[in-house]
Amino acid sequence: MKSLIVRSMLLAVMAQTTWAAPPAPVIDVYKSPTCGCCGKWIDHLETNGFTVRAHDTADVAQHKRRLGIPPGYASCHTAELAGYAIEGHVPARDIKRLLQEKPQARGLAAPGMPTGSPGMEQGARKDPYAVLLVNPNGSARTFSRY
Ligand SMILES: [Cu+2]
Repeated sequence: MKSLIVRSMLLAVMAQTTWAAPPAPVIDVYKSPTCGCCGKWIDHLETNGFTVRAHDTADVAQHKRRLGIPPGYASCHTAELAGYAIEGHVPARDIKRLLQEKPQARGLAAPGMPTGSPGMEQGARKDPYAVLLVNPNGSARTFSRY
């Protein structure tokens, strides 16, 4: 009886920590076919409840231009969901927050390839980095820091 109570408490805790909205958001990811860290970032998204449509392309830059990611904020892969651009190794929690807050913006960017970001794990090493919210005019402000 006691273990049953403990088990249901555990289940309740687990239910709270999973993605709350029932339908898994679909995200389109544009990447080079040879990009390893891009694939690891996709794994991170799927682990966190996203449905990923991966598109291999030799020209990721055309999608950055199309989605309005300024060259200074570029990373290896570019993704698109719900009308937003997601550039680089942005953590899933920031994407979920974006979907919840729905700001007027082009999207999110994690410029470069910060070590320790999702898909860029290298043991215990974690470089500090910021996720930027790219405003409609192409400027950006800090959305979160790691
Ligand atoms: Cu990368």
